Amino acid sequence: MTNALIVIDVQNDFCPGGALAVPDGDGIIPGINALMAEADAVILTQDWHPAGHSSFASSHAGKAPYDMIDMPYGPQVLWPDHCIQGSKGADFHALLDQTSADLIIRKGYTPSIDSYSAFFENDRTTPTGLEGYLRTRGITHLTMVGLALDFCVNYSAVDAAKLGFQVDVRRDLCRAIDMNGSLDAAVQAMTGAGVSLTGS
Ligand code: VGL
Ligand code: ZN
Repeated sequence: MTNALIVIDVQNDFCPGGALAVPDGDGIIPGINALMAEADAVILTQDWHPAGHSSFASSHAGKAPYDMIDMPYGPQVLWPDHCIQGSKGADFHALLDQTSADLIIRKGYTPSIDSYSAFFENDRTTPTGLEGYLRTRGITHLTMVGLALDFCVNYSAVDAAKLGFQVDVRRDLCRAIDMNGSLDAAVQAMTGAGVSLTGS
């Protein structure tokens, strides 16, 4: 088997002090760096939104962060402005080892569509290209870590399992936002899709 480590969104805005900080988001970085040496391939994802992105509450009059709206593709949580292309908040955390990465895949750049998953945008059909990259490299097994467990890690893991990859999410190397039961729902979704959750 060929194994890839997929490191989801370990960016300043998801770490303490960032615009959409995940509690202890930076606490997982040493463990992630250590795991890179064991993988055949290391892939980093980077949330990468244009200013005024449709997932930002600030783009919708009268809406506040964490409100829900209906997008043409379904319900969408509205977020504080975060991970704006080229900003400090969009940079990877300084402690994350970027040198070991084979590929950096950006997502969330389409103004009208959010993209939690590393594989498909939130319309669930527009591909990011990651599937093709993994398949052409002969990768069959994925270990997923990063931020946030209940959003981007969850969506990425479920999509990967649906695509036929063997997926292991290391819970000890993820942190969650956990709003309105989102963590429990995510664990259910991942388990139901055949994702294995380890390290907790
Ligand atoms: C994420 C909310 C908005 C994530 C990204 O990385 O989990 N969450 N954009
Ligand atoms: Zn985002």
